[in-house]
Amino acid sequence: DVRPQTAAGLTFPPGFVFGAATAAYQIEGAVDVDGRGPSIWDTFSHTPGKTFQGDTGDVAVEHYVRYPQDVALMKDLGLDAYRFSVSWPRVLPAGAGAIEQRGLDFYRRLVDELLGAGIAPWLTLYHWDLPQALQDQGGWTDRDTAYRFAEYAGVVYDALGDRVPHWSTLNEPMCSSLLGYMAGQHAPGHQDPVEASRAVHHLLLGHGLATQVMRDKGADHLGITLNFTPMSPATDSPADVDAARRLDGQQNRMFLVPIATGEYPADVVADLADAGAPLPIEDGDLEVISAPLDWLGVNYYFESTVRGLSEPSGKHPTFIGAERVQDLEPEGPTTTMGWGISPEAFTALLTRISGIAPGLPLFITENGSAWPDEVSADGQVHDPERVDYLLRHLAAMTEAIDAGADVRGYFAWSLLDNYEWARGYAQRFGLVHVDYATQVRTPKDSAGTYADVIRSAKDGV
Ligand code: GBH
Repeated sequence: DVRPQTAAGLTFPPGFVFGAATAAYQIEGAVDVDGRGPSIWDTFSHTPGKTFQGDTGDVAVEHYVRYPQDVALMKDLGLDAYRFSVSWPRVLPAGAGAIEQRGLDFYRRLVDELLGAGIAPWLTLYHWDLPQALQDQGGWTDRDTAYRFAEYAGVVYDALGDRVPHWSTLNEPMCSSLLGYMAGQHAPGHQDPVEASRAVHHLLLGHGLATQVMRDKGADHLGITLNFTPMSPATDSPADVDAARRLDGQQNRMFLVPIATGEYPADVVADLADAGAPLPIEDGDLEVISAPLDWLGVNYYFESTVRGLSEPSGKHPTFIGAERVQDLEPEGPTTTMGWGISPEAFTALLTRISGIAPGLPLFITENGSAWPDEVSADGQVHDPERVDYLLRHLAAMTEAIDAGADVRGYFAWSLLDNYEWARGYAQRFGLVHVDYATQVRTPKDSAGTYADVIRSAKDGV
């Protein structure tokens, strides 16, 4: 084997891409400058009671002005690639119509800074910040939003297609649809199965339409990022097995399978129809949705064990028709998010995805963990738990590669501590610590570990 062993004893395929990821609303701040319009996350985060301590992304980590320093941090880490998202309402403040050049100019500056540092930009068009003006017309429940998204994709591609090689349409449409319109935990904060089911289909349609638009303009490295939570039944009782099947359907198969095969999973179609929330499929949609892709982004954090109940749990469910499903508390240590730690499930997941979408190269577009990080007396941030999580998940990923999964890159979530959506600033996912009072950045021990892995993957130990 000619591949070098890294500091951590891991072996990666030649050309393996090492990166880190962020998202616009979580880091940029500067919400009222350069003509930016409001997004559903501005509205949601400013609605009392929706987010932890009322935290908003108004300031975040001021990446909008501090991006040169942040790119320098990436260079220090030795990153090959940086995954970020474009804020739709910066580019099209009303969601459609007038283009705001100052918004596009920010991303031009960022991309040029990255290219100057030798870091490949990986651009995501939509990481949850829908222009409020489109939500006012129904948001993702309205089929027209899919067409507006494709127009927006064309605008951004026209501006940046010459210098951004890697494009992704959506980040985690499961969250945009089910957390936003069913669970109500994310913007726009609705709890309606019919709306959620419509959002699912229109997000997928928007993905397909945007893919067509960018393909016609010459894009040759197009993908989408999906999030996966492996679901296991608590026991082999029929009720538990059926609960796991239902959640697995909506969490892990409802987006991947139509993209990969051109058909929704039959059991998911039936579950949604039985719940009175049928998918609003029109003729030809599945053909658009299954337009060929060049890569699939996989986000993985933890696995889940579920039980089927004989009576409704009384809790508002995240998934459609899942009133009689209960999530079990994870066993063993948990992160500050309350999430368990299961690298073995990551290996199995990658093998499973490879089976559902054979021939589609995979990139881990997010993986990471939140811990109670603090700057200690020595001025350093010691985060042994994150170091451990990172190394164990990298090892789990290389195991899947050795077993045949075509995984070509890994992006740590996240480069920086940032606005963790409804959980606010209390959750720190960064490789780099941010003191929110001063905006001072301090690379954590895990940043050093990751830099060692990256360097030694190229040069040997
Ligand atoms: C990602 O979301 C986001 O892309 C990113 O912006 C965020 O900061 C990061 O992760 C950390 O949270 O199946 O009922 O157990 C991940 C959010 C977490 C949403 C797992 C779905 C599973 C719900 N996902 N969750 S359930």
